[in-house]
Amino acid sequence: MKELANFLAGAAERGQQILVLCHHNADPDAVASAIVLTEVLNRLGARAKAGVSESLSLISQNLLRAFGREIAINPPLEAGLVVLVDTSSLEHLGKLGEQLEQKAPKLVVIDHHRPVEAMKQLASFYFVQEEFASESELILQLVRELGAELTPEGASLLLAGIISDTAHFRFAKDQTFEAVNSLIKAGVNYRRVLEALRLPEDPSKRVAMLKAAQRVELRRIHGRLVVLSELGSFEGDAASMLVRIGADVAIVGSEEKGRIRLSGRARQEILKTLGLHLGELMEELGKQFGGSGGGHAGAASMNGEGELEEAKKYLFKALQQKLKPKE
Ligand SMILES: [Mn+2]
Repeated sequence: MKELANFLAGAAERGQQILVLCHHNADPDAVASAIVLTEVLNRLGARAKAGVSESLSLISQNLLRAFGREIAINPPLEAGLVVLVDTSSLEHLGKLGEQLEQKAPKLVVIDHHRPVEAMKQLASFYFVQEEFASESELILQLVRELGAELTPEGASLLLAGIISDTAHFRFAKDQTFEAVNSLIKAGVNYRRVLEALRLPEDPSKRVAMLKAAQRVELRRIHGRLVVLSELGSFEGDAASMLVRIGADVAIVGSEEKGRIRLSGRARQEILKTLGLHLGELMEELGKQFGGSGGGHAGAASMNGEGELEEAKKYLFKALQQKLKPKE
């Protein structure tokens, strides 16, 4: 890390052009890392620019809008030095990766994914630490090593990267919390970060979820909570929602002009203890109703012809068998 910091500080002091680049469909961890590192290098004297290959994820677009930042999409590769962040290989850069290979500028790789041998050969500096839960934590350490200060907004961006890559700290390591602590000291605005990471919800989806909940028909089968509901769209989302709020098995169906569609979800626990497989059940149902069906054990769907009432009857009968406790 020290060596890498010295190398980057030297390049910055010489006022070098540096392009900090991250992978396509860039997530908040990637864009936060690219933008914060770029800003720090610029404060140290570099002419650095942040860029991304092809596109940004929706949540990243939200994040940048919230913090008034921009990142160049498919930037020109003019810089003599290119730093890749959160990007383990050139393949994650699409066309830009091919151009990079041809132009062959000096390359630095700073990453937290599995190391890629070919990149090790290609890079002048290869700094990959797989044990880091997020690239943002790596960048935080690098900023410290560079002797630079983070602005409160820079700290907030890195926190957004950490929250996003750790799925709200589910995959956090002990050291993640040390990083968060030091970001808080640098002036993070946690509320603002959380707000920026929330995607505006589709109003029609919200109405659909409420309708699905309203139309629930609840049955107890061998002590298990089985629910059925009707909805013309978002059936899969609705079934997931019904399992989340308490169902063991949730089936959401629709019927239109003699065509039926069913989507099912089940709790993990029930799949394990009873060996229930919704994919098989939906396949059976698809055949029964002149259509097709299938999927995973816990998430499956079917479509066919007939009446929803008939499909329901069939389902309840099948579940009577399949939810029977094992002797
Ligand atoms: Mn990452």
